[in-house]
Amino acid sequence: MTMDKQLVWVRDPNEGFILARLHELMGEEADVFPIDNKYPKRVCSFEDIFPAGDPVKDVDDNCELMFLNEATLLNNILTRYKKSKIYTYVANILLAVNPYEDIPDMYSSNTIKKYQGKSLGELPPHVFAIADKAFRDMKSLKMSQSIIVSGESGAGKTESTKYILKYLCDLWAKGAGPVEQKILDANPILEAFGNAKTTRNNNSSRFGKFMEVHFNNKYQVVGGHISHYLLEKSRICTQSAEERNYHVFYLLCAGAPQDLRTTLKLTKPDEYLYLKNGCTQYFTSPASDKKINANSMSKQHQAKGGLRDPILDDVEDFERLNQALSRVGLTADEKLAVYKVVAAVLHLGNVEFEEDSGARGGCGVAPKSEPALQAAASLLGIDPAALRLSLVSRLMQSSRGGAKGTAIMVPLKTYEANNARDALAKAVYSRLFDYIVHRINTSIPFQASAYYIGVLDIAGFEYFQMNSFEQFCINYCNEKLQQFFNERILKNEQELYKREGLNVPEIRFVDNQDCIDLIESKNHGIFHLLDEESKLPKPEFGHFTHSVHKQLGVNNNRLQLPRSSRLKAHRTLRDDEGFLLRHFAGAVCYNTGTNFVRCIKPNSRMVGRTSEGGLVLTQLQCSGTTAVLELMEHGYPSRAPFHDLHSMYKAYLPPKLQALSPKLFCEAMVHSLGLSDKDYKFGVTRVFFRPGKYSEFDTMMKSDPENLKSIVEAVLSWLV
Ligand code: AOV
Ligand code: MG
Repeated sequence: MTMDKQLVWVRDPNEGFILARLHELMGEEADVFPIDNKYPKRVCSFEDIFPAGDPVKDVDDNCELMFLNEATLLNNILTRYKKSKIYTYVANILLAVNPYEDIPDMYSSNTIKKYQGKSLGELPPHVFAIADKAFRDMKSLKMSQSIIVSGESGAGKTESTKYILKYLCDLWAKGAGPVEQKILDANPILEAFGNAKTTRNNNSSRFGKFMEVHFNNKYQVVGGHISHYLLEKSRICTQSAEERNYHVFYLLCAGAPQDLRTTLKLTKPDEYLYLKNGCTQYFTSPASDKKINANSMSKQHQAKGGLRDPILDDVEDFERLNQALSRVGLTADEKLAVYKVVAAVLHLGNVEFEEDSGARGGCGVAPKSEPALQAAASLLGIDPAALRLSLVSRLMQSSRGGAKGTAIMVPLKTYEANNARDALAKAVYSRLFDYIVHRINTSIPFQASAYYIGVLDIAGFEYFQMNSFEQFCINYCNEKLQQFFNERILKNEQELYKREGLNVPEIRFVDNQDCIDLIESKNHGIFHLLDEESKLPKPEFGHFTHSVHKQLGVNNNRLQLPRSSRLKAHRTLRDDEGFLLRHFAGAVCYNTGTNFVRCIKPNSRMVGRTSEGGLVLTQLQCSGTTAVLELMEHGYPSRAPFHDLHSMYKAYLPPKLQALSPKLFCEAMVHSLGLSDKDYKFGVTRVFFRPGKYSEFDTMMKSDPENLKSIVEAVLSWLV
């Protein structure tokens, strides 16, 4: 059958969707002609064809699109992104596309002022509007609030978090006071010690954080608190090609003034093994005691290195860090002590070992490494002999007949001493990080608080060429967060509609419960197996992944052999090289009002004004955004219990109307304001509004007195 050339979106593997005209319908498929003739004409399944509506017009809230589907959602987001409108709503959820460039006036004090006290939807979508909503909800509901910022690595979570904090701390545009300034000062410090350049983000957070801004009962900022999670420790000793260690190491080697560097005995960054792209990591077995470069880096990568980054200014950043540390209250001596620990880690990394030619049968510190050992010991304030001994030997308690015997020092093999050195470096650095966060927390004056707004920013979902336990933990956290989002928005929402008798059709979504079970199930989850492996006298990586496949792999579509194993000849698939877990592509328990900001990475090249449709679409699908959109097509995202509305608005009305029962009061209000009955529904306990309609209702209720008079008259006549 030939069509009258209707405009449609058709799925495309690279672009996500492309615009086309329907040409002919054929059973379950259709012949389509792309509008842009660089794409060939094609036959598509009906499942991959969506009505286009007006492809040029963009809307603030995706729920306002004439046709709600994943193609129109993607088009709306990309059309706006091209106009530097990086924010869009899906009802109350903010989507934020990383612009990778500064947009003039986007976050200025003027803009902050504009968003104060405005309902969501009154002004163009903005991360400030979400911050203001959290603040207003805290006030009206008298309840702490949280804002969960999610998205893959490099999508813009940390930047969004900083803008939210800036907004909350600068709320009344008076400029930040002493408490607020300390909260804002935390960021450059945390980033210096906990962020690093990765292949996905030049300033990637390698830890998670929950930052709380506390308010008193007059809603003034009275304190703050930072909790941190899961600092990536492997990076301290080794980094992948073209990645860097934590910024602070480079700030000290390349950015600190010469006299400080002399005190710290620091030279150029490329003289430290811990900064030279992981040349020092050892994967050895006791049998071979063979040193292997963990990254098997190409020569080209080694030459490029990750030591200097053209867009990072180590000198300026050192100065910023140094000042911020002073502002959070570290004295000159305390700052020096912190820098000494950082430098000691670098010197420690240069301590190499060699077989001991004497009778001990272990290893010793290589003579060329003596200066590094001495420097590390003196900076840490410990005896070099004690440090040497602890690196090349371990303490063993002999036992006889169950009783504790004498303690003896057992010499270590070279590979064991390497591991001991790296373990010490990681322990020292991560304790330093704990100390830094602790000092920031104690520096923030804290009076008793009534409520807080917490902002969660964790490391985003990520995969590299080599994915270790730390990527596993990061991705597990993201799975949990996605599950929370699914529960909070998709499951609970649909259950509420059912309970309140709203008759909204059921929406299916990608439930990731099976993936979570696979990881955390008590008797045979991956964590459980890891626990078991670590209890063995000689735990082994290969043995662990073998048991993962053996116990969990049968018929599990979330778990696969890694690609390299699958390519092995002779079909002898190996299960001792790792495992491949199919994530949602996404625990913290919050009840405390949750607001969501979903960050989106527009392209993988980390540049402005460039979008890769396929990449954006995958993020929208994996984050559950397309399912939310579908839910919102039929749903009622804003709602308020009858008695809340009654107590919020009764002050605006004469006593005669105030006396109405809450439900009758609400019915009277929505009727008299002339809202269309498509825009709201009455449930058993509350009234539900279509996207954007609650704020319309609120604006009408609070409008000028003349208006109010006519509302009262309308209510009275409706009641009659
Ligand atoms: P992430 O927190 O989501 O990644 P970031 O917030 O660090 O990502 O953003 C990455 C980079 O994108 C920043 O360093 C900025 O250059 C740029 N960027 C992000 N948001 C904006 C914005 N609103 N305006 C201008 N530039 C922006 V990770 O921590 O890797 O998961 O682990
Ligand atoms: Mg980050």
